[in-house]
Amino acid sequence: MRRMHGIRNIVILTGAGISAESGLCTFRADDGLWEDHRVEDVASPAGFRRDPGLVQRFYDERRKNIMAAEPNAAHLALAKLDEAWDGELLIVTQNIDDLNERAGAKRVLHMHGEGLSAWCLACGARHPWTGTLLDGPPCPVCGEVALRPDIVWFGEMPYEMDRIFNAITRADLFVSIGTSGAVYPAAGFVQQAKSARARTLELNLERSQGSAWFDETRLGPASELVPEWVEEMLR
Ligand code: BJW
Repeated sequence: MRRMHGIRNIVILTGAGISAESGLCTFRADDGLWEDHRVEDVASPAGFRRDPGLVQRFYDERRKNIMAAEPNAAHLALAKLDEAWDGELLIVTQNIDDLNERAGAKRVLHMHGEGLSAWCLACGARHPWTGTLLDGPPCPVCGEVALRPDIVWFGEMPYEMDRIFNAITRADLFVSIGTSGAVYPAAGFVQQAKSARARTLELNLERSQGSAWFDETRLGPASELVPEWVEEMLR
């Protein structure tokens, strides 16, 4: 798939691997961020009910890390593609960081929520949020002390699934970058893309769990593979 002819509509799925070289930990690596916590303790509604302080502290720390990180060459390359590509393009990210946006990308969808957003369980309002939540700040709209991280936890429905499925159905090319393929529904997107007769390309440090579904896999760091691929697309 070295030269990609006849491509107009592109869907790009990104995971933690694209932000690894910006210093943000991946989930399932040995030095992964879940190391000191069981996943169900910090990324599930049941874990939040059981120990809200633990979860708020965990995401307060993640929020600080996100703000301290900088976009890397892979984010910058996707932003360049977004700017230059006149066909349909959607960057569906599982990541809660804002590094795509800070690199300049516009067509970004956060299917697992955003680290720099807070969601009020009392009135449903969502707010941009850079401070802490552990100290129980009131909701700026209703005043209740009921804010939680605006993150999709296990068992919760990811955001904008209809928009994602529609984009994949129209895609000529589906590209997966830096995701292990361990978490659904994102892990199933490649199969949906194949059913829609899109070409499928994986860019990853190592093969993902769904690697066999891809027409082509390129292995290496995102900061090298993504700029190379973007240059091919814009040549
Ligand atoms: C590099 C690199 C470099 C490293 N360069 N690459 C049994 C079967 C099937 C499904 C289920 C099941 N039991 C339960 C489920 C459903 C469940 C699920 O999938 N569970 C699995 C554990 C099996 N899913 C859900 O509950 C989801 N909701 C749901 O299904 O709703 C119902 C529904 C039905 C039908 C349609 C639609 C919906 C919700 C999932 C929520 C996930 N939330 C998390 C945490 C929140 C975000 C946060 O706190 O940050 O999201 S979990 C965590 O995993 C996070 C990530 O977004 C997600 C994916 O991880 P990712 O990004 O792939 O990271 P890693 O670490 O796994 O992989 C990193 C990759 O990078 C590796 O491949 C490396 O090689 C690579 N890499 N350095 C390039 N430099």
